[in-house]
Amino acid sequence: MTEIKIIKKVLAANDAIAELNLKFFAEKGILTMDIMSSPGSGKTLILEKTIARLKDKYKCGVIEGDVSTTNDSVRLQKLGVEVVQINTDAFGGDCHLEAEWIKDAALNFDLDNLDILFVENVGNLVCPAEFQTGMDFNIVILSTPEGEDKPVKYPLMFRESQVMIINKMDLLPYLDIDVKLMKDNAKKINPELKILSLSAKTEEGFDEWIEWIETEVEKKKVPLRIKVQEKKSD
Ligand SMILES: Nc1nc2c(ncn2[C@@H]2O[C@H](COP(=O)(O)OP(=O)(O)OP(=O)(O)O)[C@@H](O)[C@H]2O)c(=O)[nH]1
Ligand SMILES: [Mg+2]
Repeated sequence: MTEIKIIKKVLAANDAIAELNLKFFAEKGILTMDIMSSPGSGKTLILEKTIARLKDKYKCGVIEGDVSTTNDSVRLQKLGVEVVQINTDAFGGDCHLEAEWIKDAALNFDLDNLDILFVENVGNLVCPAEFQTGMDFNIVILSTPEGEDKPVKYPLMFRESQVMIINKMDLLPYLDIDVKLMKDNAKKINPELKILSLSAKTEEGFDEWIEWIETEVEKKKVPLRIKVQEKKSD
């Protein structure tokens, strides 16, 4: 009983900081995304390919979450973007990132010149969904070899996400996977979920993903323009 009370308190405190993060990044006009999935679904490869396509147009930053190592940060740094690594083994090896760590990590970026902040959460299909980080979008990646039943077996992640990416579409010829059933299972859990299918390896389906990001970055910039206009008319 006591333990349950403590967990609720931790979650409530985390949610409050997540709320502040959301407002803070909105004021800066930065589009923020929390990329979550099981280990190995393709978070880093998707980020590598995504940033390669966006970096000449938009200033991108990444907060990289892992239990241990800077392997993924090293991969992403090669693209010339700013990366801040959080290793949770410093906090007892947690399987998720918390809003406060994001708040602290964000201070390492030149925030007035940042357009997009990507967070790669710790590889886990359960824990990160319990801890909001205060990003505009929670994005869950499910790769085809993981199976069509994962949305119904691990529903919280799919309930808490706004976008689902089905990755590793290039592997379909070698798998016995029903992608329509995978999508139906996800929609059963969250009818509002936007679903994109792609391959980070071949970049099949990538255009729609990049176009969606570009649309959302532009939307984030609008309040800033309004702010400037309001000031001028004062
Ligand atoms: N065939 C194929 N392989 C992929 C694709 N996306 C990722 N991979 C491979 O899957 C493996 C894991 O990819 P990562 O990007 O490291 O996965 P991750 O989700 O970042 O893993 P963690 O950070 O450990 O949770 C690597 O060998 C990738 O090359 C894809 O679309 N198709
Ligand atoms: Mg990774």
